[in-house]
Amino acid sequence: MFRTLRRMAVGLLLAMAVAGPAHADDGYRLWLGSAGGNASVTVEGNSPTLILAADELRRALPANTPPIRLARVKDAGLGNEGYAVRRSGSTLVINGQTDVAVLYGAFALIRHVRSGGDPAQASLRSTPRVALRLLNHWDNLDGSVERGYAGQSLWDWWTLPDYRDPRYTDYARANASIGVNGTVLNNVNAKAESLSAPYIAKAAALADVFRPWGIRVYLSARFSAPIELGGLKTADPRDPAVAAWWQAKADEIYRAIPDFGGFLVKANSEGQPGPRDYGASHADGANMLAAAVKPHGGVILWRAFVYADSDPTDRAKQAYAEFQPLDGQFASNVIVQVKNGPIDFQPREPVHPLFGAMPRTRLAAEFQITKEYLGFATHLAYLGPLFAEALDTPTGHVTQGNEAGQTVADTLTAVSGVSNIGRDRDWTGSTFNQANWYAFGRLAWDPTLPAQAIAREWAAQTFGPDARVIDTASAMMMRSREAVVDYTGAFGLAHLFSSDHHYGPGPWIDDLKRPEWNPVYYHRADRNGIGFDRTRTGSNAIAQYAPAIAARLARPETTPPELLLWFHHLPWEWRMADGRTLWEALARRYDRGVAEVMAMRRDWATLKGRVDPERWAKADTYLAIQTREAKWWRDSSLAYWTSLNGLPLPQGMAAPEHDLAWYKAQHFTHVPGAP
Ligand code: GCV
Repeated sequence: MFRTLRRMAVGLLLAMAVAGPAHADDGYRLWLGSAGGNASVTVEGNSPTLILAADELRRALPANTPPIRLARVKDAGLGNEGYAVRRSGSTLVINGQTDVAVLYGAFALIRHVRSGGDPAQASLRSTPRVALRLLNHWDNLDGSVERGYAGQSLWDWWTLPDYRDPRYTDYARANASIGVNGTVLNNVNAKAESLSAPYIAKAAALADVFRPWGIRVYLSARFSAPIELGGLKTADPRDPAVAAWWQAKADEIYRAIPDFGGFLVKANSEGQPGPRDYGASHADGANMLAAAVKPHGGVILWRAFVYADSDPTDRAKQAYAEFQPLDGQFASNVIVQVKNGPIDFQPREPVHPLFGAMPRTRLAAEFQITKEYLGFATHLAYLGPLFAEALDTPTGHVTQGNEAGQTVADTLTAVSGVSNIGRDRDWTGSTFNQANWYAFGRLAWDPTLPAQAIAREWAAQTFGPDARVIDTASAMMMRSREAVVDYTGAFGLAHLFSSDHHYGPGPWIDDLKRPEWNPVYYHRADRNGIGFDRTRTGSNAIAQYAPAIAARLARPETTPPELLLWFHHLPWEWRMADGRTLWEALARRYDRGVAEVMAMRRDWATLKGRVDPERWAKADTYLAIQTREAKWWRDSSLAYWTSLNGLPLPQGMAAPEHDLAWYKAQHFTHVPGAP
């Protein structure tokens, strides 16, 4: 009897071990796991940051970890934020030149161990390749989040500065664990009010919470604030009264937030005010603000995302045309923030031609972590490959020290990621979206990290050590972004999304106010062909790239196939390298995209019981939504293209479920994230 009971108990334990965690997990802990360690840690020093670092290690690592010692040291090679973790006798030593560097070292050791590394063998040394690694929140003062799909804003402006929600600390901790060192709190479509005294006090409260974690606060500034807040008649950057107003405003902010990072500005873009309203240049505007924060060590992040309805030239050319001639005119504490591609965070874009083309200007790359164009919160699209692809792209410019060829990452002083964080319990609307926040931080720290390695370490920390889960989840992640490209429009098609909320397909839309807001502007498809001619015979946008790159893009045969229709308008019968017509290749990509999503869902099903039930079920349901929506994209797009080209679907392909009129009749209200 006793033996039977024991056998049953052992059997149960074994079943539990194989089945993985049976308890529900709401995703709140992100990749940071649960407490339960009891490592022995000593600290040389007692700063709040060092104490946090020690607490993290104690909490995360088991008692049998070799004793750990944290200490600041002089080691110029580490810079201000780099760390070294090494074995010294029986002790593991974590060093850095500053407290926050030691904190980064502590998180690196935890990551190493929780991704399967042996703590006793840990030998880690790393310095960040990019100085400023920032989240940009598009959070409004009313709690809504522009392009946010994870609930309301994390910042409860109403109860700040008095109430400091513990979530603010958890947010800072998560960011510190991946090396993010700054956060812009409010939307670039900014309200002047966010610079008023009450809101400065609220931002200061957040800055106090974030400071020990090495995170500085920045604010988006509305260029016309001197008029709206200051009662001035103008915001002309050349007017001394305007400059004095900004100087006084900067002084006021720095009194409340001594380590304030600076301002992020969206000027003369999509209706926002800016220096061009007064005939002044972007450099005039940025430099005036730069002078105001310079005495305090602040920076101005000035966005290059500009395009005008009054400008009939190709939208993809406008930012370069406006900014490149200003190279050398920006103050040293101005950083021009450039979106990764020349249009707007599409599932795939070529890199922006400004990277490498402004050698005398500091640059930031802006990525969108929130998935405005990649399926909101519900589609699984791991963005590590998208970020890495852009950061790794050669600019074609050769610079001193970069004779082998400069990549986009080499041109950067800062990397910004438009946050996907909200008040949802799991922070980002889904477990897999957490990986995009994670990958952003890891790649901002080191743009050379492979996206797959990041996916694996994220999966290990998020789901635990089960190799099947890590292998399967990371493999799903690695093919997910390409699946989205395939079912929304492959080969460089872009901006085919429905009206301003960008939910679902709308390649037929042609009646929006500004020409470049309409999908038909981008695909230019008709009976004969499809694609945007950006060569010499068209808009000649290719001339904005370095000559070696431009030469390759000049001919469809030498253009990367994944960007073919971004740069070329081609007949539907164009022969691809494999001999198929462009039409057949494009049509089959829609099928491939849908098939990939179905495969991801099947793969996820194999992990049932190995991932906790709560997160497993939510991801499974989201994959079902994605399957339905991928089919919708496929069917509606094929119905539309065939209505233009009159061609039959390639052999064996299923006809769309509905006719084009049905797809065109789909309208949605109350779509999340729409401004
Ligand atoms: C914050 C796109 C988005 C807008 C966003 C804008 C920008 O146009 O749809 O919501 O506005 O980019 O980056 O400024």
